[in-house]
Amino acid sequence: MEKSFKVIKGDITQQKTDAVVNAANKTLLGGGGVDGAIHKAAGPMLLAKCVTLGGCKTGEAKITPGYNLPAEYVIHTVGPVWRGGDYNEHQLLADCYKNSLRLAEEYRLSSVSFPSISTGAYRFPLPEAAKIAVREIGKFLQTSKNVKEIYMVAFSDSAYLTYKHAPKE
Ligand code: AR6
Repeated sequence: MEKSFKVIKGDITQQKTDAVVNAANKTLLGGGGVDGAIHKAAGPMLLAKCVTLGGCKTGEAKITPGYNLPAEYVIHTVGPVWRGGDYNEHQLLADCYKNSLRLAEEYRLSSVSFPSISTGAYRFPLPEAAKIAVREIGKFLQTSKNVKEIYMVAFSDSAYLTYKHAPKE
């Protein structure tokens, strides 16, 4: 099968890919935005599992079942809080995409959906975040063996257009 990267508009909790990525915080114990929506849709078993994980560092990723979600797995990653750009935020955001995809590959998943990590409560500027996401996903797909289909699930028209037009390099 051909590999593909598609930008779509939608709700991450509705995606039927093998995994959906959660824009979590370091506690992994839930929150607002994508995190709140994923926990609500997955049900209380997800929180019960997350409690056992001991949190997650910024830029890293951990995997759990998806419970009541259509997706089989949730990959939880912690994006950087934007503090002006001089605190390694770009590298840490790239690490979120790399480490999430590395886990998906390790679990032999073929399809993964991402939300726009760090661009809500964590205030990472959207155009820069989109450039990093598109670049890292593109690089990863060049060498992945199991992961073949990646979706960026934009929640708003403006996010959709920004990802759609983000430079590929
Ligand atoms: N599906 C897809 N995208 C969504 C959805 C959804 N259901 N809901 C919101 N978005 P955010 P962050 C978009 O704040 O910036 C949480 O409290 C949203 O419009 O969810 O990484 C965590 O616990 C925005 O563009 O994640 C952390 O404390 C993007 O998803 C903190 O927020 C990300 O917004 C993480 O902040």
